[in-house]
Amino acid sequence: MGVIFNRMSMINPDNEIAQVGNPILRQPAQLVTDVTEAKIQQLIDSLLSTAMNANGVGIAAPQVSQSYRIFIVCSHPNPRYPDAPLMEPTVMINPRLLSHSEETVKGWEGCLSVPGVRGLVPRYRAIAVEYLDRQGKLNYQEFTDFVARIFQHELDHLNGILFIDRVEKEEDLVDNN
Ligand code: K1U
Ligand code: ZN
Repeated sequence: MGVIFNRMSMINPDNEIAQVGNPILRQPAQLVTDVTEAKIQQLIDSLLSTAMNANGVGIAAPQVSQSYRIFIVCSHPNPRYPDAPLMEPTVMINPRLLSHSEETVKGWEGCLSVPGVRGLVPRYRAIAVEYLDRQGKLNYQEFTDFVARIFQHELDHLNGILFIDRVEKEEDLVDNN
């Protein structure tokens, strides 16, 4: 009974990911008002486990069907970005893009909500951001290159934007299978 109850009280116990076409991916997500709430802490745990299960380099709350301004950035080297930094999964709550480089770069992106497709997406090369961590502490950080790309991809999820919306020409969107 205990196991069943715990499973029922979990958010997204089967690590399901909302897929393109699901309206939740197109809604602006709501600000988190109290990071200490049990529901928010459970959502963070669910995001960490879903990102790990899917081997993603990030994930945002709308992808687990929860419309809150929370995402995880968890860069690790992968075939397309062998030099990507290996970082501890970082929880970002109410994230904000404070400033950015003029320079943009196109790079390959995939999305756990858009399977079978990858695309060349222009993103700012360098950004300064702030966010709350899961204890509610305000953090200021600067990111470049692949980690800046992940941040911008995840921030887009909180605003109902998918990477396919930012691909500039048809040839930049390719079949990944
Ligand atoms: O938010 C998501 O859908 C996760 C997504 C994040 C992301 C990938 C690539 C660039 C920016 C953001 C993924 O993790 S897709 C799977 C993946 O690990 C990957 C795919 C392409 C390039 C690098 C990683
Ligand atoms: Zn995505």
